[in-house]
Amino acid sequence: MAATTFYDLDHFRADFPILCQTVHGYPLAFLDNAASTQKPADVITATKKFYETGYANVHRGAYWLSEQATRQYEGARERVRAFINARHVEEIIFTRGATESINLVAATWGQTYLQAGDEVVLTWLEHHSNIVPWQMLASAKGLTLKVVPVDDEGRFLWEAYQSLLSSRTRFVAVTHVSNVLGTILPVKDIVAAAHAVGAKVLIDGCQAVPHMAVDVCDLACDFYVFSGHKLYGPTGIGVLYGREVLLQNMPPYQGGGDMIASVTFEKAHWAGLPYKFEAGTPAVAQAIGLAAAIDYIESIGLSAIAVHEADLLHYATQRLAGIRGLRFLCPAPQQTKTSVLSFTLDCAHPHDIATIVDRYGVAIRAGHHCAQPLMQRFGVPATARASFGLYNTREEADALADALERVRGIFGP
Ligand code: C6P
Repeated sequence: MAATTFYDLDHFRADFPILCQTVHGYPLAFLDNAASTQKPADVITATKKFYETGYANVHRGAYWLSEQATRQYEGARERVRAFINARHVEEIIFTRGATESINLVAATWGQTYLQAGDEVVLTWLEHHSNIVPWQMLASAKGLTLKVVPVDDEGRFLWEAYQSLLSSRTRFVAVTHVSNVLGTILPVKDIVAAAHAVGAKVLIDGCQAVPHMAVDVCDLACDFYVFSGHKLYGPTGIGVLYGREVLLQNMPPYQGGGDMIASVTFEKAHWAGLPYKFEAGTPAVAQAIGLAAAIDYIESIGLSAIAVHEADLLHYATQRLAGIRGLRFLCPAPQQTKTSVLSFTLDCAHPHDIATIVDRYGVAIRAGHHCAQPLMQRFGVPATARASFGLYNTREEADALADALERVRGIFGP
C-alpha cells in the first residue's frame, strides 16, 4: 500500500478482515486495542504464505527451504532494528513478548550485576510485567524497590523521581506509556537522569510503539521491550532491544539449541549475539508476521495514526463526559496521553459495564488491567477501559456512548 497524507480510514478498515463482522447483531466496535490489536490482511497473508511456501526451521538446515526461512527470519530482525533505530541488528532479541523480555533482563543482567542494598526504581504506572520480575529479584537478592508516585491526573512526578535517585540506584524500569491511563512518560529525561547517577534503564514500550515513533538511540536507553501483538502483529513474538555492550556481558537466559557455539559434557560455549538469548526453535512465522505489521503501519505512517487517534480520543472524551455518573480515572491533558480512556460508572461495576456494552457489539476491557498498584493509588478495584487504534471511528465512540447510556438505563436511577 502506498503512503498517503489523507487518512483513508475506510480503506484501512477494509485491510482488517475481522472488522466487518457483527456481534450480537451489531457492527463490531473493537475498542480493546491496548490489550491486543487486530491483524491486517498483510500480516495474515505474510504468515500464511510462509507456511504455504517457505516454511522450515531456521539456522539449521543446509537445504534451500531452511536457508530461505532463515533469510526471512533475519530479515524480520533487521526490520525491527530499523523500526526502533537500533545501531546493530545483533541488539534485537526475539522473545515471546514484553513479559519475557523483562524477565530476561531481570534474570540475566539483574541477577549478575545487582547486589544486596542496591535500589531499583519503578513507577506507580507499571504493568505487573514490569513490577513482579523486579520483586522476585529483590526478594532473592535483598534489593530495595523504590516507586515514583503519580499525581491525581496520572502524571509522573519529576521531582519525586529525582529525589529517589541516588548512588544506590542501579536500575530504573519504567513504562513509556501507561496501559491504564495512556499517560506518556518523559522517558528521554528519565534515562538521562538515571545515567547521571550510574543506573541502567529499561523502558517498557508495549503501549508506545503502536502510537509513536521510537528511536532507541535518541532515548539512549539501555533496554527497550515490546510485544508484537499490540502492534498489529502476531501473538507469541516480542522484542528485547539491548545495548550491544550490555548484552555481550550478560549470561544467557535459557540453555538449549541455537544459543551455543559448542558443547561438551564439561562445558558449553555461548553463541554470539543475538543467538545467545534465543534458545530453541524460534517463533519464525510470528517474526515474519511482525515485520509485515511494521511495514503496514509505516505505510500509513505513525504520525498520521497519532493524529487520527488524538481526534478519536478528543471526540470520545467529550461523548463519554456527557454520561451521568461517569468518572474518568484521571483527566490527564490530551496532549500528554495516548488514546486510552479508563472510567467508572456510579451505577455499575466495570465488569457489568463491559458485559452489557458487548451485547451492543462494543468490545472494551474491564478489570485491574494488570496494574493493581495503580488501582490502589486511585482507590478503585477496577475500571472499564476503551482504547483506540488506527482503524477505529467516531461512530464506534458513539456506539460506546450509546451502550453506556443503556447500562445507565438498566442500573441507574
Ligand atoms: N497489557 C492490557 O490490556 P505481554 O502480555 O507480554 O504481551 O504484555 C505485557 C504488558 C507489559 N507492559 C505493558 C505496559 C502492557 O500494557 C502489557 C500488556 C495488556 O493492558 C494486557 S494486561
